[in-house]
Amino acid sequence: MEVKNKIILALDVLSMDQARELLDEISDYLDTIKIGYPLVLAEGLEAVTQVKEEYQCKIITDFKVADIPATNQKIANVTFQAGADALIVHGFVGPDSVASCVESAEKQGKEVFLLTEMSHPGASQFLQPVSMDIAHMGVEMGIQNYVGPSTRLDRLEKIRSIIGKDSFLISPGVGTQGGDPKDTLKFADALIIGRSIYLAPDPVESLESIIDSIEF
Ligand code: O7M
Repeated sequence: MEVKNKIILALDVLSMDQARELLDEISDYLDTIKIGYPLVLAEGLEAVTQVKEEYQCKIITDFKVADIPATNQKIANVTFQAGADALIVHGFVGPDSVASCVESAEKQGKEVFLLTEMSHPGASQFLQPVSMDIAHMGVEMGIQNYVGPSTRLDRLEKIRSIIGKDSFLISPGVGTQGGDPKDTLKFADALIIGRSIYLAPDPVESLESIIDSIEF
């Protein structure tokens, strides 16, 4: 996946009005937007369809899908039918659950991102002990796209070494959670950024300063 300016906006606002107000200002800088539970639970899955159509962007849906294979497949089918280009899936549920999403994606010409380790402090308790195994599982399954934390660069580096240089790795945790954009891009292909942009007094200025900071 190509990501303009290496920045994926985490559109975690709670209404389409807020989403449009933000995107009217900053959409020229972006071509990939992540939509997850906050906006979809507030406005319905149509939010995915609407943002994609109105702003002509790729949509990565972040439902951190983590159910049995049959349910995962229904979630994936409905999400892709709404226009999502990619779906983020948890890896800890095991290969059969992940495979059901991959199967749905392949049938519809869409993509799956496998979530390995998360960026928040609590991820160290249960997820961190298995996160590299999750990355290995992804490689064995032939998965191309991964999510890993910008808040622990030693771990992100390990994930990159497992998935290889040709896989596509996106990384949340920059800014508000403490990760550094430029350092993260030593290992990741693109950053997922939410609050540092949508809560900034001037989202355009914030986005421009992040883009300036990552230009090599
Ligand atoms: O920049 P923020 O902290 O406001 O937002 C980060 C976004 O990335 C937000 O949508 C989180 O739900 C998401 N995220 C993490 O912050 N940490 C993770 O480990 C994983 C994700 C994510 O996108 O998972 C796919």
